[in-house]
Amino acid sequence: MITKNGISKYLREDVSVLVYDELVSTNLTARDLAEESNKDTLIAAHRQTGGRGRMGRSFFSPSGGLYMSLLLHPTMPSHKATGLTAAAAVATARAIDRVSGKKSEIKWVNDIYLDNRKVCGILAEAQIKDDGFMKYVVVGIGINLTVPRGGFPADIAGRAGALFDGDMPQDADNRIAAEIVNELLPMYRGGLLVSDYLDEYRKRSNIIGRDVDVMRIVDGESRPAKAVAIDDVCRLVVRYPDGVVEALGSGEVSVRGR
Ligand code: BT5
Repeated sequence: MITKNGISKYLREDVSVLVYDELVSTNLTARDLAEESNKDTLIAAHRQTGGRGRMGRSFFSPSGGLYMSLLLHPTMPSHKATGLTAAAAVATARAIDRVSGKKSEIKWVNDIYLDNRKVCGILAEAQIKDDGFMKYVVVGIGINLTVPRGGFPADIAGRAGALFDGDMPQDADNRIAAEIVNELLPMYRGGLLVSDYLDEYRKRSNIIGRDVDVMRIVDGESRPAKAVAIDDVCRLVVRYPDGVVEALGSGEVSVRGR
């Protein structure tokens, strides 16, 4: 079970640790805390009643998962937030592999897959000051460690998966939480150099060369395209059937036939 002492045992970086049994959302608690604390803090919960995804979506967060948010206070311009999400994906993939012995993949921009199933989602939320710098950023990471009793709900059962088939190995939850921090914080404190994460982000990417549907956030309209590359600022480069090439900075891309 995730505990403050359990995580601290494996932690090599200097962050405060708070562990709760149940929260609405670790991201929301981190945002509240940001108003009163300047300390980099890891907030984890055994379950969430209102786990948040991107664009108002929800993240199913029952017992048996790891739900955590890292509250950071970067002295960086807001455009670096995209790099932070990418670095967090790489850090999380490394931590998952180290503890599970498996090889995870990244689906641009913020999902981690194992055996073609989404096992983790990442939601970074930044508060931007008037000068364009970040006041704080919350990096929320949700990982399905085991399959919930009764299985995943019908709407995600077709594509959600878990790290472990049966019982979770002893302390895997505490180790993964700590290893994510151990991997991400050095990149973050080193100024988020693209060279620290981009190669690996590309290597782990599971959609390059595949047929995808690109959904525009403004109107929800979907267009078929081919995913051709991840560019140097971690945008997804897609080519539409008419030959037009676009570099996507954010948005929703689904792989066709999956
Ligand atoms: C994400 O959004 O995947 C980001 C999820 C971030 C969750 C963490 S948990 C700790 C922290 N506190 C929070 O409140 N949030 C963060 P998105 O890419 O929008 O994907 C959401 C979609 O994934 C949903 O619409 C479902 O289709 C699917 N989904 C929901 N729950 C899932 C789960 N447990 N496993 C796999 N897929 C899921």
